[in-house]
Amino acid sequence: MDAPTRSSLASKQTPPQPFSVPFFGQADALFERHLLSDAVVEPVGAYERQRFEALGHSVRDVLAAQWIKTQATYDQADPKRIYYLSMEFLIGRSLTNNLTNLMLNPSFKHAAIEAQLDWVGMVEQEPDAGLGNGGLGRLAACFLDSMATMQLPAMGYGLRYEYGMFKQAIEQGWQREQPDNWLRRQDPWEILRRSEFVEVKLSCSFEMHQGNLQIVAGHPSTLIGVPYDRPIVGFGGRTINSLRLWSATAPDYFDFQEFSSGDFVGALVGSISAQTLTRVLYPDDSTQKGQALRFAQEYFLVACSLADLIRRFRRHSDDWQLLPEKVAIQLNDTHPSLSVPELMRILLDEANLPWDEAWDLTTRSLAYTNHTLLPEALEKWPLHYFRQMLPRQLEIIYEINSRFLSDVRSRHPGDEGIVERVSLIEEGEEDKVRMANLAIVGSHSTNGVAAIHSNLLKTTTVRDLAQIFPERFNNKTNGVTPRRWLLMCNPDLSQVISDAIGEDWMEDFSKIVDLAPHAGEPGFQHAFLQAKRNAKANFAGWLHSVSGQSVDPDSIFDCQIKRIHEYKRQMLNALRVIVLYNRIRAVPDLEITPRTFFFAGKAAPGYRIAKLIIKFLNNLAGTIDGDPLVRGRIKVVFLPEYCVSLAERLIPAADVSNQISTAGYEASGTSNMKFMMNGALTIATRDGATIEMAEQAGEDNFFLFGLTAQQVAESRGWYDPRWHYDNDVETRQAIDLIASDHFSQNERGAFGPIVDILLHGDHYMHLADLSAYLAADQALCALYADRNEWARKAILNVAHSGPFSSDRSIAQYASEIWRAKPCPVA
Ligand code: 26V
Repeated sequence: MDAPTRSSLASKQTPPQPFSVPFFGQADALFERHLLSDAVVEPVGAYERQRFEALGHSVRDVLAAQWIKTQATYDQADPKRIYYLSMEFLIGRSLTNNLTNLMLNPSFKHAAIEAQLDWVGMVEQEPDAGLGNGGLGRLAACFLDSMATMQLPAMGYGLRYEYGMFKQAIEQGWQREQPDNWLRRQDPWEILRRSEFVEVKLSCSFEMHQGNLQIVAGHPSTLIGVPYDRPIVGFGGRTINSLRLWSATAPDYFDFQEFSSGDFVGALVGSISAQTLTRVLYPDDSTQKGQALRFAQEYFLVACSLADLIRRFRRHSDDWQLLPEKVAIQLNDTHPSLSVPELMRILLDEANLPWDEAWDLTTRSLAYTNHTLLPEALEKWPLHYFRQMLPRQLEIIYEINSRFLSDVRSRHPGDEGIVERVSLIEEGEEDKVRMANLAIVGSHSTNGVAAIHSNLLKTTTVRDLAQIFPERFNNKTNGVTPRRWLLMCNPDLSQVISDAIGEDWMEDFSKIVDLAPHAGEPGFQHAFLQAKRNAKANFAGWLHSVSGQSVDPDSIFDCQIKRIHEYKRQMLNALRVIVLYNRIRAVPDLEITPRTFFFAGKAAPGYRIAKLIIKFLNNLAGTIDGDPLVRGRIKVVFLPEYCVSLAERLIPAADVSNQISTAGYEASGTSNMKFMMNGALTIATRDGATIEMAEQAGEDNFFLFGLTAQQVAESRGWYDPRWHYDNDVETRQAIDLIASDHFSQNERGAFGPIVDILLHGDHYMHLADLSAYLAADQALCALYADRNEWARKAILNVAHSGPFSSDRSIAQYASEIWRAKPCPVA
């Protein structure tokens, strides 16, 4: 257990009397009571963690009545409900977010400081709820915030992983994965709803074999899904929705039968599997590997959530025809797309509806969002998993496919090519179910997450399906919540904004455009730059306190923080740094603005090259730090353990946002939007939602460079990285420096695979874009020297970030896909 700390300076100087000043008004009493009654400690001697828990419980007390009231309002009004099904919800911390949305954050913080409590210390006791890999999971969390803020009767359904995304440690430059046991201590936000358990029936059991789940065929088993609810507080605290996370356990009674029949092993197998099922989040977002445990997790999410929402529907209606008028189910990627056969199974086998009716209700209730075009990330599940675990659902998939394909054949007589391409089953050495095809055929809407992505989806990835169902395809450009990603994480800038245009922007982010007329005002520019300088100093202070590293808040903070992926091209950024490094070494008195390049991100544990890129970035940082010629002018920092909380710290401090994926590969991006809202300027390729951001802000206020998606596609056939190596001196020098082991002096040859990829193949076309990147970079640095002009452009970026609020995304989902309306709570 942690030692009690009184880390605020004030409490060190004065005798500890934390509660001599009224703390949170009425919450003061709650706080003390929780310390006394829950933790059974004298408030004065409480551990920091106990204080966090007491504070969390106090805030929960404050919101409990409104949470109940929200749910009661829905029960009474019986509106059409929205269910957001996702294998990932990357929530981060809840305490400050809940306080922000209850509009209590400044007063609580102030009161805590007055009471000589270490506010930051308390807040940091809360672990991030890291129940997601990256963009897709964080999007789900932003969407929950917006749905609650917009008073929509919505609920998130996910899994309560005992272990979230692994913790990233860096050892000798290498990523080491460590378990994230985030629930080790009691979580103040979750409410166990034991009585609302559901049963999940499977046609097999499982056996753990050297850490892998193996299917034991022909041995049916039952799992129990137990829901844990978390409050989702809308801004203003009027609507409080729920995020319901399922945890798997074994049914109490089932062992008895097994034991009495003497099947000792069978009983043990069943119980091992149950506890194993929701133990850990899969940390790979790059390749779809056929793991039985992941498949079982996906089914478990679907089975629990559909059983639960159908039960709720049936409490209000016995008319199955009303289902699509009462529920909208959004599938966050194909991960919950077993919803198609599962909903059909319920309607056919439990409701006894005829096929056509069941099919009509299913497709009208479900909608699907695609988040990636990368073929290796598209889910395809081997048929034998279905055969062993879900034979009835497989039968239904066969029937869906047979009806669908006969329809296709009648539309395209003689064209077996199209039949093969759109089939739900991919035939090969091992037959597989194509989950994207299943989701598209079995729903009424398929959307991409940015305009370019939705177009590419339609014209390339699933072109035939888009021709068959043109009316189903649509775009919903992503967004992020301005509450967490501006108001909460950047209080200084928020204050500057509110001083200029009032506070309406917090709830109606389209109002942020009112900043535009202020962009040219020297006074406002000054206040804006001051807020940025404060955020940079805060970040530098924090970094020093946790790692001992010093960064100069007067250097340009240039950031690339995201999952490590070849297509996101962290190596392109590294090549840029190496070119600048070479320039300084060649001309030691070269005039440059001091710059700090921040990198952060995790690599999938099995993604060898991504892990090598992390090692490279760390060695690059070390080499530059060790070179007196460049020290103080450029610096590279790899921040370990990228997570929501780290993003909240760094993004407010960023001057430059790097969004440099190979055009056509980043579906949308969402950190791009967070940087824009916080007044960073963007250097970027024309990819994902960045294209729309530049349209809004005006290309003059952006630093776009490089090949377009179309140019990338057209040059695929003849692109030769060697040409750039042979013809561009700086490119060649940068690559030669890597190959010469300049960055791996004690690990000779370590980066050979990177050089190899760049020179032979370079699938993601790093070398094609490097010189354009450097030119854009030069323009950006020149602008930085003109502080007022920089500020003007940065302010215009903030002012035009309105459309990238997740409130805008959700408004479009609600009106165009869900056809759902707000259900305000009195
Ligand atoms: C994919 C897979 C594939 C196989 C098994 C496990 C697994 C887990 C997660 C994923 C997610 C990859 C897709 C993803 O995160 N896409 C990102 O979605 C963001 C939100 O729409 C978007 O902004 C990013 O551009 C996109 O890469």
